[in-house]
Amino acid sequence: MKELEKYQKKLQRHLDKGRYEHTLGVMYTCASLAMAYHYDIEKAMLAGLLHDCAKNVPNDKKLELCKKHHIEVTQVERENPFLLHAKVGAWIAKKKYDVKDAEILHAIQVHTTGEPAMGTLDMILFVADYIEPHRDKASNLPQIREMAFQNLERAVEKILYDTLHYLNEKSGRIDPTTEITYEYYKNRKDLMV
Ligand code: DGI
Ligand code: FE
Ligand code: FE
Repeated sequence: MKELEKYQKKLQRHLDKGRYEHTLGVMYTCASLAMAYHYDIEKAMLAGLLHDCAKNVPNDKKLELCKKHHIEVTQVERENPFLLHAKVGAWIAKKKYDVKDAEILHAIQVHTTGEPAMGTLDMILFVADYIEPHRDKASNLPQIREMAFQNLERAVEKILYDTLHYLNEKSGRIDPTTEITYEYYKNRKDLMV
């Protein structure tokens, strides 16, 4: 936990107040989900703490970092550079926060769109980001919060479903990864019935 405190001090300098509060909410929600799904609590907290570390990096700087460090940028990411805070965040966690754990770095990398066949930590972070206590805008939050502690995969599926609907309504460009991930989790449910 000493390590977490050190990271918190550094991170606080790079995030605005609201984003830092969100980050702490995600960190403790990750801890709770780790308890429920028998995952390493400290690792889950570190992923939660650092997941949005690139959130306040300006878009042109994110694109510049990607170019410089050979991080692949898709067409949708180029048009919606905020999506890159996940990939760039994983890079910053590794290079600036010295995180070596591959599971933590991967969870940060996929936290916005998800990806098919996510590992436990990927799903814990993906869900915690959506349900943490400060969140109040998304629809179906009470249902998804309950679901998160009963069936993690179903919560992932529901979040992707609601996110795709939300993006359709506000005509937001959909990253193909978000769609592919939703199809994957929807089909897994069909297979299980
Ligand atoms: O960084 P946070 O706000 O804490 O959370 P996040 O990294 O999960 O980003 C959430 C936003 O990302 C939310 O407004 C929905 C949006 N999003 C998720 N998938 C896609 C997407 N936006 C676009 N344009 N395309 C996607 O596929
Ligand atoms: Fe994020
Ligand atoms: Fe977040």
